[in-house]
Order: sequence, then C-alpha cells, then structure tokens
Amino acid sequence: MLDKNAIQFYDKDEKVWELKKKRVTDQRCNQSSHFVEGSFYGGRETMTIDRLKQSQLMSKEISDLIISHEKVAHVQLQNPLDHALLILIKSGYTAIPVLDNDFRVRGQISKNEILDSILGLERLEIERLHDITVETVMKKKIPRLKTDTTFSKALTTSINHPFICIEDEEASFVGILTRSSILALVNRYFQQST
Ligand code: 4BW
Repeated sequence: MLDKNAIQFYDKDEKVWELKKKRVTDQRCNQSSHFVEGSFYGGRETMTIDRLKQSQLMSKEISDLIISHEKVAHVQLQNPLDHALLILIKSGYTAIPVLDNDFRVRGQISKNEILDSILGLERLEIERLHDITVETVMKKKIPRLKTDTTFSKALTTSINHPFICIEDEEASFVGILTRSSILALVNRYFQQST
C-alpha cells in the first residue's frame, strides 16, 4: 500500500517510484522532514489498485446504484416455463430474478436453463414448456446483498455474477445491482481523478 508520508511519480518508462519522507535531524538547531529515501515501487497497475483501495469509493454503500424492483423483469416460482421464456425474450435479458408470493428472492432463471430442461434426445420438446414450473429448473444458489453493503464487497461479488439481487432487512426484494452500473462508477471515478 502506498505510504501517506511519501510521494509517488512515474518515470519515462511508466514505472512508479516512491520517495519516503524521513525525519532528518539538523545538527545546528531543528528537526525537519525531507523526501529522502527513493525506491522503485511498481507499475502503473499497482498504483491504480492502491488508489482504488485508498479511495472512499470502496467503502461507499451501494444503495444509489440499485436498479429498483419496479424496473426489474422477474418471474414467480409457480410460473410455467413458457411464461418465463416469453419474459426473457421480450425483456432481452439472459437471466432474471425469481420471486415468491411474498416478494422474496428465491433464485434466478436463464434462457439456457429453460432450454436445457426441455432438451430431448433428438430435439427440443417445446410442448413441455407449459408443464414445467420455474421453481423446478431455476438456479437457487445465487448471491444476495443488503442495501448497506459496501461497494468493495459488491465489486468482488460482481466478478462472477452479471447481476446481484439486493434485499432489505426483512429479506424482501429491493432491486438488482448490475455489473454495468458497478463498472460505470469505477470508470467515472478514474475519469474524474486523472
Ligand atoms: O434490454 C437491455 N437494455 C440495455 N440498456 N442493456 C442491455 C439490455 N439487455 C442486455 N443489455 C446489455 C447490458 O449491458 O448486455 C449486458 C448483459 O445482459 P444480460 O445480463 O446477459 O441479459 C447488460 O449488462 P448489465 O446491465 O450489467 O446487466 C447484467 C445482467 O443483469 C443482465 C441481466 O441478466 C440482468 N439485468 C439487467 N437489467 C435487468 C436485468 N434483469 C432484469 N431486469 C432488468 N431491468
């Protein structure tokens, strides 16, 4: 991590150097601090990661970034797969949340899971779509976060999940956090601070 009592700069090869402040005793009268110890610190990427770690961005809450539930396409546990496929196709999304009657998140369903569930030996058995419920084929193990989760935690979770369902204290569905809104904020942060 970059030291607060140090200055960093790039050389012409884009290597980062760090000069540490060191207390030097002047023989004649006083003490003073000077940047005296120089060392090669790392590449531009190391500097970028340290800037992110030290920024307030990482400890910020995610609440401002959430897409509210009214704007999120979703299906319910007991919906048949033909209905879920219709919602997925019409919304244009690959996967969407699955909710129960109490508006709680129970999983997520994707086009791939639906098509996989009707894959017969020789063809897609489309006629079965109406007889299978969302609950039967949905993915149940999905990440969930609370509205006061830090950006840092959300960023880590989004590495493996294109969207994350957000719940309130009573576990009711609040909305989703998408990878694109996380990346947009990181992008804005770097555009502003360069
Ligand atoms: O209809 C779309 N409108 C817009 N503006 N962008 C779209 C649309 N469909 C896809 N995209 C783009 C987004 O950048 O393609 C990316 C991947 O979509 P996905 O995963 O595979 O359907 C989108 O990236 P994202 O905004 O970071 O969203 C990540 C995932 O979150 C999506 C989808 O599974 C889910 N999602 C996003 N908004 C949603 C939603 N699910 C339900 N309702 C919403 N409003």
